[in-house]
Amino acid sequence: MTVRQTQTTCCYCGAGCQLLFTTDDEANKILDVHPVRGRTNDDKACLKGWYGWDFLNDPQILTKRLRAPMIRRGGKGAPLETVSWKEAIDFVAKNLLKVRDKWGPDSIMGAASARGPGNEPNYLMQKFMRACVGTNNIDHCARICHAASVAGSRQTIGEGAMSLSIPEIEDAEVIFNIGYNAAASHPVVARRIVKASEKGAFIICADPRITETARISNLHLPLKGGTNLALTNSMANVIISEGLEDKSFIQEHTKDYEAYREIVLDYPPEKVGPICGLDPADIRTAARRYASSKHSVILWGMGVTQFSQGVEVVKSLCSLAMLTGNFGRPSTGTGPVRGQNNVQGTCDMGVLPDVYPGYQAVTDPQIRAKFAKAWNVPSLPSEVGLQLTRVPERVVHEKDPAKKIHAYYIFGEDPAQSDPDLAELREALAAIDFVVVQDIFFNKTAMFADAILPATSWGEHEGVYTSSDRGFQRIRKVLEPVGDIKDDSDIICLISTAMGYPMKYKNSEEIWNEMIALSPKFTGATYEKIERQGSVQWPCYDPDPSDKGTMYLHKGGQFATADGRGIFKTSHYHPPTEVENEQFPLTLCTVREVGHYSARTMTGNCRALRNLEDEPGWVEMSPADCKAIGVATGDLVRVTSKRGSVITRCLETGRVRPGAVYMTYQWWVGACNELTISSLDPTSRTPEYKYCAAKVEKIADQAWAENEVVKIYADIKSAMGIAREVESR
Ligand SMILES: Nc1nc2c(c(=O)[nH]1)N[C@H]1C(S)=C(S)[C@@H](COP(=O)(O)OP(=O)(O)OC[C@H]3O[C@@H](n4cnc5c(=O)[nH]c(N)nc54)[C@H](O)[C@@H]3O)O[C@H]1N2
Ligand SMILES: Nc1nc2c(c(=O)[nH]1)N[C@H]1C(S)=C(S)[C@@H](COP(=O)(O)OP(=O)(O)OC[C@H]3O[C@@H](n4cnc5c(=O)[nH]c(N)nc54)[C@H](O)[C@@H]3O)O[C@H]1N2
Ligand code: SF4
Ligand SMILES: [Mo]
Repeated sequence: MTVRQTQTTCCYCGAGCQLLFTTDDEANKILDVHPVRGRTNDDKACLKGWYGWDFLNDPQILTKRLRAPMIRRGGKGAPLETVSWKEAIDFVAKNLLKVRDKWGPDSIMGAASARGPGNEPNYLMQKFMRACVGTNNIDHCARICHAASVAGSRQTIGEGAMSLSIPEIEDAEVIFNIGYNAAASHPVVARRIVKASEKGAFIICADPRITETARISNLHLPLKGGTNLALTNSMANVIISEGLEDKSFIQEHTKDYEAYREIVLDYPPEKVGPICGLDPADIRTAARRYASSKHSVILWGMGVTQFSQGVEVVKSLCSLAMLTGNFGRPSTGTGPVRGQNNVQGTCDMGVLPDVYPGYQAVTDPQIRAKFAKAWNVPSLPSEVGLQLTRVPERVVHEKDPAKKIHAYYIFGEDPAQSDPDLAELREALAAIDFVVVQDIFFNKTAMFADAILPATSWGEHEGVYTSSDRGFQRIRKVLEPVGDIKDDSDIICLISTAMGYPMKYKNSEEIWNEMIALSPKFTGATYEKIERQGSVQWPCYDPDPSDKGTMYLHKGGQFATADGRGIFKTSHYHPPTEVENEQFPLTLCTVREVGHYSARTMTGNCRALRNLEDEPGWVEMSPADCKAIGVATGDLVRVTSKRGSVITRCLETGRVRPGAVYMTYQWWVGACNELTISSLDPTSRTPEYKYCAAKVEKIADQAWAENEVVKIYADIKSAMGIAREVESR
């Protein structure tokens, strides 16, 4: 037995925990895993760090690991056939070229991955879409996640990322936690909030539910869903009307204060209290406390961004921090805590329709010329590309075939599970001429694929992830990949080469070096430095060891805007798009649970995690709502919205407000995205996953319902080719 130890970064959330794997190299088997000391995690991990690697054993509990390329040789409707890589690559290249020749480069859409692949394949994917295909139609799941944070922060403070870093949370004096449930989504960040509380910080938690953070908070604001902007404007109103603003900071470091002041003066707590369902006195306390310290931190998540007014709330949060001078020192500032392990990185790599790597605008002719030269093409597209949430609009609703999306290359995302209004999304996927899925598992989206390209997983390749707080950290190969599968970077290079734009790299470091040379903010973050320091936080301009990177942004009140001044912005509150009504009297909000992760292809294939929770998931309901229809915890119920209907289990809890129910988006049977609405924020194009109208009904025949759940689950699995659970390795 040859025993080897390898340190790598966890593949789930953006907390970036460091894990040490012990393997038996001869058997190609994992013997042990435990957390080790890292910049963000100390030496801690959550249950997914401890138990979330079992999918590497391919137990096929939920879905099958992809082991060889497959194509529909006979075209749409024909069966998927296993083929050689050569045939698969030629098939993909030929079909993408066919679409491009007929409809032009902008008829092709690319989605890339904030998950296992890491930064290097994502850099190549956007390079492929831009330099080879010739379009800026490249995007990823940040769109349906923190895109509102990026847009709102860039418009006010100039930079979309967390201004502070995860360890700094612990020394904050006030934490304003809004729409963020760290205990479920980033448990190791939640630990920092607990530590801050133990050190005496005042915790304000604005969440309609009694989350774990709400439980340990000094002030819980259980606001009605969808009313964030009324609350944040009202806090600013109190700060200004009580003279608690930081006048010299406003004067020296910001602009457009007057216009902002005028709007928030419309939001006194007495007027806002009834809108939010809060006691005006609590809004005053929150504002006074927030303004009372120069170490006040705002942490936010999906309860802010996944609304059609998400960008406006982000702007108002950045403005609150400017108003009180809470920027530019340790343990202060704004924390949009990025969700996925590498969603910060996938943004960093320019997998967005408007920027190249390092947040350089595609609309800037000089920047475009720089990339065109480096990538050896005569020119690059100058128009901002399509956001991925607009694919249904450009397939199902667009009448002009010349403006439609005709091919979709989906690399490491599962829109058929994670996008809103799944019926519409399925209609779009079925109507697109050519769909490529490049993944590690046969996911829900793979059912619509014309070609499936199997990739190596986290644990089977090298690279760099960026943690939520701008920290580049290495991922390393733990096991040898099994089967006829390839590294994501190699697959993209092969397709590009077959399409007439040759790409070839020796290893991930060579890709990284090309990327950092083109991105001033990252130029100093060499592999060697990341290796030596363990983590390098951008911006890091200089490869010299003396430039160690940047712990917190906006030092000395110098913002990342064109003239260095922060720009005050907010707007007027309006309610969400679809509100409760006679037919659908409840509001449905969709959130996370701690043991399963996003589309669940990975955690659903880990025995320990599957044993904690399985189909059909739960709907959290208040005791009053349960009583009204006569259901109790464990009963199967039917949840219905204008768009669909699913069966799930009732979970009665005093943690939610009457009138609002909560589901998680991990499940196939209890798939809440059959119900969610695809209304988008007009700027960030982020869907309103957190609010739509729904009803919950009792199912009289529980025995029938139990059978139905088993049947639906088995039908989906068999459609996806999963016959049984197998043990391997
Ligand atoms: N209702 C509702 N829906 C939501 C949300 C919500 O709050 N409510 N949240 C949204 C948010 S914030 C997000 S970020 C999205 C996430 O949605 P997705 O990005 O679609 O979900 P993930 O499970 O992260 O899956 C990505 C895919 O990547 C694959 N993958 C993993 N590693 C690799 C790799 O190394 N290579 C390749 N090629 N593939 C790999 C996985 O198998 C999986 O199929 O979901 C959104 N959906
Ligand atoms: N275990 C696990 N961890 C994950 C994920 C996972 O799927 N599973 N996904 C990862 C991803 S992609 C992301 S983006 C992060 C997201 O992590 P979070 O941002 O924590 O996401 P959510 O749990 O969707 O929503 C946060 C909170 O917003 C609240 N909320 C709902 N409506 C409102 C409102 O109107 N106002 C306010 N103030 N609050 C509201 C909800 O009650 C919820 O507690 O988690 C990451 N971590
Ligand atoms: S907190 Fe996040 S990064 Fe850390 S072990 Fe858990 S899932 Fe992994
Ligand atoms: Mo996310």
